[in-house]
Amino acid sequence: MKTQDKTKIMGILNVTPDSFSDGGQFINHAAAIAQVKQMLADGADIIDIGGESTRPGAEDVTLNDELDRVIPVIKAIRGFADCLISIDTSKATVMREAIRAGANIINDVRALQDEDALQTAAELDVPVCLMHMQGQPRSMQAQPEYSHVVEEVKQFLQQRVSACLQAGIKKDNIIIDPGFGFGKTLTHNLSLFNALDEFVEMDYPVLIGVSRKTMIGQILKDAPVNKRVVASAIMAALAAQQGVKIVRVHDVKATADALAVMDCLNKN
Ligand code: 7PJ
Repeated sequence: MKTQDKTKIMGILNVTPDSFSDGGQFINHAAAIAQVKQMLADGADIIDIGGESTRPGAEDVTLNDELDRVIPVIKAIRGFADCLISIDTSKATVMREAIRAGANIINDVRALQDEDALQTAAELDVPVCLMHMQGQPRSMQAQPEYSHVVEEVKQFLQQRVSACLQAGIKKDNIIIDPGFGFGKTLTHNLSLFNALDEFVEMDYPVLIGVSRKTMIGQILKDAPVNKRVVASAIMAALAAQQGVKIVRVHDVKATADALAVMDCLNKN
């Protein structure tokens, strides 16, 4: 059991019109800011802002649309909070503009594989989260296939870590994420979750996102998105117990409570 430092909570702010779990309600600027304030009050350490929906089947978004969605929100948050802000994007220009507007971390579900992303992240010199995905959002859940899912995901992340180091990204700036639900069946997701300690042993901080995802709906016999809160918080605590350093979640208060119980037990 790894209990050295507390697992950080990354609260999700989707500023997309089509996000699967909050139906695009935060496309409205005032609502987005209110949501950020609530997440910070509830114990979020990082706010993750995404302007591109990566849910299964989602369409691509243009560069200008993505910038218009995320940059004003980052600037507004910087007007009242000094929390960490991560930018959930694969586009080099969005990374650059978001960091210029006050974001601190790059969260890329494509692990810096898009054009100019590696070099841009190296120049910006900020922490980057490298996530594994099989395929692309539009089609990734059609037929995910692996011979050995844990080995293959580990191998991919190791290759991306090497590419980062080669591009000049500092070792201390690298975070890894097995990418729950990104081109994976329930069985694949469960194998990865049970092997989280192996990812922790790769010696980079591990981030995971399982919050409200389909895998939890499947475990709960088709529970709708709004009935996945308790199970999401429990999975966050179980991940923290395996040494995961950052949990990306929608329900910050429930997650904070689950982590507080675990923390208290570990100290006594
Ligand atoms: C993840 C993410 C994840 C990281 C999304 C959703 C889909 N970034 N962005 N890890 N998921 N690093 O929230 O369900 O699992 S978008």
